[in-house]
Amino acid sequence: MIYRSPLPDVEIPGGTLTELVLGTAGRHGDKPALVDGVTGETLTYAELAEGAEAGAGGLAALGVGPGDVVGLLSHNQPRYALAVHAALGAGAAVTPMNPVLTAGEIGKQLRASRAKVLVTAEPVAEKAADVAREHGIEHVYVLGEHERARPFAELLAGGNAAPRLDLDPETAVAVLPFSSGTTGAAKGVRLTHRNLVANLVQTRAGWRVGPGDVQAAVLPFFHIYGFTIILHSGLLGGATVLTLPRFEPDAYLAALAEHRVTRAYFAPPMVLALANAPDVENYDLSALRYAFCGAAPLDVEVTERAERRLGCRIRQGYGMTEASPGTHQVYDDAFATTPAGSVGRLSPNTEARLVQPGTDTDVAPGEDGELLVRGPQVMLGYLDNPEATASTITDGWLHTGDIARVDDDGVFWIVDRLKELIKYKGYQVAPAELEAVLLSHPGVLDAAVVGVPHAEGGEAPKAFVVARRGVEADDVLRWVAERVAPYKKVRALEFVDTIPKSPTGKILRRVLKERG
Ligand code: 4UU
Repeated sequence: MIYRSPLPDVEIPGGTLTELVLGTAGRHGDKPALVDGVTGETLTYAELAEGAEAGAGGLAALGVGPGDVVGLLSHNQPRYALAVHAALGAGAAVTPMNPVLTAGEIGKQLRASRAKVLVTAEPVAEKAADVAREHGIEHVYVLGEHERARPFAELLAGGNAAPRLDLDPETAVAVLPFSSGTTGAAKGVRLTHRNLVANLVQTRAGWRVGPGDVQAAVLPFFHIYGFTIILHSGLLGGATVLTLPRFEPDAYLAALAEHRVTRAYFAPPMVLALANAPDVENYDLSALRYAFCGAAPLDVEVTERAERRLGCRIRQGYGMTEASPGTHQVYDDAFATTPAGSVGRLSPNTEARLVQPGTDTDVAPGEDGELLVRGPQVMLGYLDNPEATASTITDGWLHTGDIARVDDDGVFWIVDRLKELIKYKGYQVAPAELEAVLLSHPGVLDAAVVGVPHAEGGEAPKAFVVARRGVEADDVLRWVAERVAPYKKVRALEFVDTIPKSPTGKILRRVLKERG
């Protein structure tokens, strides 16, 4: 049984991501494309389009071209978009990184993606410069100024014309985010120009972002939700994207009121914080019309509490990095009638199946099954990992690793997560990566990590550890904390005699999860 979108297919334009979102920049001209919610710094559509052209010329003059990768390590700020489209204009792909990653983690991604240039932000320029030096990356640019890097503005000021390229949008990679997918450590996800163009026009069919919209962008652009759904759907619609570097309820609410934000994008911990914030009612949120949430399961009771306080319904989108990311959404037109707790209906040009996990057998109608999705937004594949690609995409069907249910109206619910991935505040934490760090501790003999419920993060990593006599839990926790970004930290640890494994040596994560 193949489920299809109730919306008619949309035509997918043939050009690049930049052509799609900045092709009409001339029309919006002096309108602010991005505004920094902290400093007020503004980038108009014309400035963004011209800056991207100039930056593309500057990068090309450095020798950056098709097939190359530019690393981007920054919090949300207007110039983020400039860096992205300068790189794309040079024909390169961007590999986005979370600025809180450790030097070791940044180095790993730069090495795996063979990044030639690193663009960074002022607060993390020191770390970026150190990593770049260690990995022999000669070109480090900063969005702003810093003594250890060249100003990105220099690339724009060189007077170099953007190269004329003949990219094939179906094979040219535009973004290379890292995701662990259904198993193992993080892998580069090869998203082509066509994947992103497709997902933007698919999403637009249900969410009509227009020039009258102001989109709050606190969720990070380095994650695919922020990149496609918040930043680029805003630019495509000719809206204004309001960037905020971090979520803090009062500052966030003040920004929503001051900038008359019409569309807000949340992850579950933000909804929880707003449901509990002391004085939401003091802010004028009358402009807010649509609030979205995605990236992890959202509790219905918490949603309703937050909705009452914000005076606006909150509805979910669903997807994953490997699908650029959107596959399901609650359309604007059905916002009031789609049940809370669901992830809405399929986006146009998207098909789904529900199968018995690990098989190709459909479940009976109405039963829960592993969600498979197919559509033009599904990645080209993982970088340098044909095995992982082959086990994740079969006959064009992307295995999501999530368990879903669908009702007679074509509304989907995500009911469980089958894959080993842990989501702390919506951020990916790969158990395999933490297990490798645990096993590098001299006192640890074996280890397994699973997600357990966590009040603030929704879910957090817990380690089961077989250790040598005398090893202290605090020492092991510190060992991990020193080597991974704060959001990946192991937050609970239990010493055990053995790790339960299948006859083939695979960790029986369900057994550990049920033990909690
Ligand atoms: C339960 O988190 C994402 C993508 C998020 C997103 C947000 C708004 C997509 C479309 C949109 O409109 O990507 P990843 O790769 O970091 O994580 C993917 C995983 C899914 O497989 C699922 O397990 O994140 C989980 N997830 C959700 N779970 C994503 N959205 C949801 C959801 N409910 N709404």
